[in-house]
Amino acid sequence: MITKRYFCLFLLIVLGGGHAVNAQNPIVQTMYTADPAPMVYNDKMYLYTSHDEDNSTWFVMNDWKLYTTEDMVNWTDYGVIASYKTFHWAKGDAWAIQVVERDDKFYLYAPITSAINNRPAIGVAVSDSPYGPFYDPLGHPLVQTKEGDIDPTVFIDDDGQAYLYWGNPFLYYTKLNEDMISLRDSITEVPMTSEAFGVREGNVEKRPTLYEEGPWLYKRKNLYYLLWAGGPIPEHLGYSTSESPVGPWKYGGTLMPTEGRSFTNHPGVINFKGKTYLFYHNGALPGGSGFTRSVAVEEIKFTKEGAITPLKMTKGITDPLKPLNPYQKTEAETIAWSEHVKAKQNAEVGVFVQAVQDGAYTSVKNVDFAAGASRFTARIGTTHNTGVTMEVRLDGIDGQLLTTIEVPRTGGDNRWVLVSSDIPKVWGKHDVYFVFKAKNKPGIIMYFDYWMFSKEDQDG
Ligand code: FUB
Repeated sequence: MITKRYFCLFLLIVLGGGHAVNAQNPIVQTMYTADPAPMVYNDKMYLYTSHDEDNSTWFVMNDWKLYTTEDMVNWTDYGVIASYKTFHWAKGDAWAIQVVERDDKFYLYAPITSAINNRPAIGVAVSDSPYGPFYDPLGHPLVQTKEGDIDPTVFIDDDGQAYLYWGNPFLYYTKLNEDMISLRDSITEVPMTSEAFGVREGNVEKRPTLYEEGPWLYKRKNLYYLLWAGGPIPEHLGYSTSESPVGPWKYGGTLMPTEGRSFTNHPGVINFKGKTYLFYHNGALPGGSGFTRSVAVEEIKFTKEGAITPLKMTKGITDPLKPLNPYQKTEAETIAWSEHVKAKQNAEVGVFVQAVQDGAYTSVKNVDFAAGASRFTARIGTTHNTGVTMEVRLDGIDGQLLTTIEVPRTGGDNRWVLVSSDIPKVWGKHDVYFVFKAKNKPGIIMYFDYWMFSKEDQDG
């Protein structure tokens, strides 16, 4: 017979022992993100997103954000890389963008509402770096048609020709010149046939097919895939294929059924280190809804015939593609998973995180201490006089405690201190947890900018 004591021990081993088994979806927990647009450059994944403001009850979206990863589990927040104000002719609505690279220049295609005629239009901004700053070389929209100029996606084919697709409820495409900021061709409206985009049930007058918005063009083994968000609302993800980047398209089926609390979805597909990933969004964070969405990712599998196996939201990517080095400065906003932590940025330190509740934490996965760390350093601060601590733990919020740091009062997130502490020797691979504690202190507990460990031979 299993006694209560053995049952508790069993639970401890199964649920609490070893490495934490946290979910990795949604990817960003420190703010609401939507409309993922992945780009791979020099062996790094760059994920551009739109940004739903907290507590939104409409698409309140002012700027675009960048997250990067080299291992698909630890994501670094690079903050705002552009906003609708990048385009002086725009009045707002920083919706779904895509950034593509050509000859080491970066082109950001953005739908924004024009201040001149109050209608959506697509602008292009350029940068020498994937991190920005981006500037608007045209000073006017790249395209504006009769209606629905949102959701631009740009694809550069193997022969160098770039294609721009966009639109809701219509789907348009055109070719871009090599400069990436001018049109090579006139604009074509893609025929909305059932062969291309399936058949919609219900009110079909304006939208006879499943195509709704959010096109994304991707190529695999000479087959072109046009992925899109499909109706009726709440949206699902569907796709069509063609032997040419301009169609005719053949409806391929559902890629992801309606998922979670968001009534929109938006695909972004990319290859990275031998795998193919689908980025999408839903309302999976606490407080999540159709206007407070979150970006998530799944690995895509293809059948022998090239069909995409339909996906649902899972825990996400849990096997890191490479270890994290603890002996170099790592930003606090490099996170595998966190709770009750918000990302902020200011002129003093750029992006940082703030803990907003007792017991809040951030964590990073697969940190390789190799032969051993013996000291921990972090840049932190708080507005509280006393009673705020940061615990550094291994493999769980209740895992082995390496150190408890009393957070010194700095007085604000524009003032910081560097603190260091000896720790028991750590070696091998671990997940690292930073747990922020403060009893009876509502609101912001503390700020955290970066951390690193050092080895014995690095000390002193
Ligand atoms: O994020 C605003 C709009 O919602 C996007 O343009 C659509 O694709 C949908 O995600």
